Amino acid sequence: MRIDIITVAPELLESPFNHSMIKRAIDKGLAEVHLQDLRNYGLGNYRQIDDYQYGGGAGMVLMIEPIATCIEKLLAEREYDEVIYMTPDAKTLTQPVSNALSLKKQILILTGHYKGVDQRIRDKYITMEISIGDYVLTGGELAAAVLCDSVIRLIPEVLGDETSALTDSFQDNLLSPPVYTRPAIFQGMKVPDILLSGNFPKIETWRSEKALERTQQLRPDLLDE
Ligand code: 6GU
Repeated sequence: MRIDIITVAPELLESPFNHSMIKRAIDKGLAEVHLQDLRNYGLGNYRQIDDYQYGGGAGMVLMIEPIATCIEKLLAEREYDEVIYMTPDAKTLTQPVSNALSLKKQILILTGHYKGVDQRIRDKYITMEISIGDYVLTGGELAAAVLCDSVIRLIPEVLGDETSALTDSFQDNLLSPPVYTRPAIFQGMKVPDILLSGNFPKIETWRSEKALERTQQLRPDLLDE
């Protein structure tokens, strides 16, 4: 999978892609991420990329020309399966969305800053808009990193244990059950006996019950879906 990210703050995205699971996916050749610095497409000597909004109001808006020039250049080089705009005023990212995106070959992500981008960019180029939750971030970069992490880990062969992505919280609309490792007793706190029993069918039943219990307590909304 190839992911291009158009950003005004490429440095914000370098660290997430140079560590952990994403780096391994990139090293294995399963994913490539290309950062496109919007400043390179800015207007005039000052490489202007933002301007005051029509109609007045606080906050700058990313201008149409630099983004259009950048997107047109990329679209001329390859076909993208989706052109995604990261913005808080969109539907919230969910596991099924990440699952679907993990099957794509080429994705272009536009991250906003300030008050966002000129609406005409969204009208003309964007095929999908994604928010990562009901709170506001300074820019879309960290949100894009979250999206890429959730998608790249689902690409077959990225995770060491092939099955572990399938047992994540949310894959079956349930939160994960509690997990334990050694020691069996720490300061008097014991690991549940069932997990030490070796009775795997019973352990699976226990895990399902705990997952349901936790979901009922913390996220009853998931059970309505
Ligand atoms: Cl995608 N962008 C920004 N700036 N804030 C957010 C977000 C995105 N998702 C949640 N908050």
